[in-house]
Amino acid sequence: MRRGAALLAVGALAAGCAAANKHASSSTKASATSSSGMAGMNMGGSSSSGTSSNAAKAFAAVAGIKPVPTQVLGKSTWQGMSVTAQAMTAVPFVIFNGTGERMVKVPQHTSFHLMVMLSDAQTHVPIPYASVWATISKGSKIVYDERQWPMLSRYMGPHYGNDVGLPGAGSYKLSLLISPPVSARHVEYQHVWLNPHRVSFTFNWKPVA
Ligand SMILES: [Cu+2]
Repeated sequence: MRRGAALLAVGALAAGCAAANKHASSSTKASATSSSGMAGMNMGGSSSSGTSSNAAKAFAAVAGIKPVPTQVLGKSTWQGMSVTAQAMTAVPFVIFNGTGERMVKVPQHTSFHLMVMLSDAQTHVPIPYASVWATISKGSKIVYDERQWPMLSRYMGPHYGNDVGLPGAGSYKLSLLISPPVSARHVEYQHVWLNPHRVSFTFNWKPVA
């Protein structure tokens, strides 16, 4: 009888993780300790992304995906818009085109899920309706050059992202081309973000062992 109850509890844990429930922090912790790959993870230093990394961790623990500690690749400000690029565990996502949904699985040799967050630097409210193109180079060689999907997430809100594969450890340059939000705007945003803007960051990448 007690054994049955324990099994039930484990089932509930797994369900909580699969749903990536924000309130399932205790179950997230429990499944993290049961996964051997999590022991060496350093989750420190990624303050603002705690919830998203917890979600990724929960998902990874369930799907057997190797978790990647959330890493800030760069931060910058453009006319009161804060631009933050982050790497987190690559996850499958769905693309809805208005009539149908298409599941995008994590390709082999994927290093991380790139997340570009655009938000108001003062209020931190996310800014949708822009577009972001990411180019990553190593030395003079371009190793990644793709449009980022406009994405929705319970944890991050509207952001721009895609899964990224890098050819190994090293120093990389990430260049983001941000095109202005195309939308109606309240007047406080009347005179900002009217032309494409490029920001570049240098970051170090080390694959998870
Ligand atoms: Cu995303």
